[in-house]
Amino acid sequence: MSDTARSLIAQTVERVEGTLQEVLSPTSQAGEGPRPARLVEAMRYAALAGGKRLRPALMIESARLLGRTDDGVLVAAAALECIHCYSLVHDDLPAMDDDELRRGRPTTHIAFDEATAILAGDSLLTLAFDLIARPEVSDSTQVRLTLSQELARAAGVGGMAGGQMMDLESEHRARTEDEIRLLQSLKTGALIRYACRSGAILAQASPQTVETLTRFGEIIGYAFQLADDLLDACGDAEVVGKATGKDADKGKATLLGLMGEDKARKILAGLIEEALSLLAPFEDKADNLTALAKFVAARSN
Ligand code: GRG
Repeated sequence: MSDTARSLIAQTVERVEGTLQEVLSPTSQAGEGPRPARLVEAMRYAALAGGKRLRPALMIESARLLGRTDDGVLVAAAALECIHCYSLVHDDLPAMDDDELRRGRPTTHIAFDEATAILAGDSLLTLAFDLIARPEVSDSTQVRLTLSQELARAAGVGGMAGGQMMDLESEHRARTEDEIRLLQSLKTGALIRYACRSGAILAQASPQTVETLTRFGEIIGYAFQLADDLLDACGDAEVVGKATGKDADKGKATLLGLMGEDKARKILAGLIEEALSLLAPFEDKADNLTALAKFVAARSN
């Protein structure tokens, strides 16, 4: 990882965790009723334990590229991370992927219990919409409304949850490349696309620039998934020649499995090139986003 990417990721982790610590404080906040301690503890467990904070980093750097750098962006970034963390908690449940480890420690339903994990996920999901409505996110009510609707769509039936459903439905049969592309663009792509697009919306960029950042996010979402497949298959993104293309413990076909490692690596390199070409007009103002794009392709965890 480049020094720029390393330091950006470290800064984002620190800044976003500061915001998450505040909003997930064990004590009630203005306008709220009492908070059951065990539920808050499970939410904190799910949201404050590691994680690369890639989606917040993409949002913060997309907004910065277009001139917005204040802490209001952190609140929007924390909202997005709450949704991501909720999705991981629910994805790990016995009814879904049935995983016992996440980020190197027991998943939330193992550390607590299934009912608490479901409620922690629900509460992180709904907290996201509380956060996005907060005045510090934007002076413009229209911007907050747009971000709220777009976040709902990215996370919902036409986005992440819908992609997860397609994944479950097609688990035990052969999938075409198009099917896998579609379900991945929803399941993992939609939140990454939103991260970049919302950064531009937060900065109140022109419609054309919002579309450029949206396309950038779509490409990065696809690249993230291919890199994830390579990482799963090889254990290390730099290892060549070992990829099987199977999400081995789940028996799911992946794009990597259909296209093979060489083609996957070629496509990944092409995607990053295309993403960087979208940033070229911004010249050195895009250095941070450029570093994140390269990090996505070369990450090792
Ligand atoms: C339960 C509605 C619902 C959706 C779940 C996102 C998702 C849909 C499932 C996650 C399954 C999975 C592990 C997919 C691979 C790609 C992915 C999202 C990895 C985790 O994201 P990272 O690497 O995680 O950004 P960290 O831990 O760094 O936050």
